[in-house]
Amino acid sequence: MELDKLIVIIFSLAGVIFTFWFFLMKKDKEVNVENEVDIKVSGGYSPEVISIPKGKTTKINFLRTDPTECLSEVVLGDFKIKKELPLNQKVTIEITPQKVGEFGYSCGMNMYHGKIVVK
Ligand SMILES: [Cu+2]
Repeated sequence: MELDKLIVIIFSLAGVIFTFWFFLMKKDKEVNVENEVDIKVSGGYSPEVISIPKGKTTKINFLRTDPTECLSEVVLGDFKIKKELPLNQKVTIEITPQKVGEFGYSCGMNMYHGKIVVK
């Protein structure tokens, strides 16, 4: 095999590995929360994935700094919660999950997503 071909193969392999790693790392970025957490709402939710303890009340403070109408409402379907998020105003949602699992939440139009992992 010629050297230049080998170099091309090595580089494309490195690219694939990097992409894989990048997305996996991004996906697994989960923030452990005790009692209270601030979630910034701007072009999505940050942090996007939080984990909270079962049977305890956790305060989730949403702060929307993005004027996009799309994000003006947050829906936590599994907890039967739907709240308006006025711009630049902290909105606190309290949840006390009774079972473990993964519970998604989204904007009013189901376009942006976040996740609550109950442990
Ligand atoms: Cu939306």
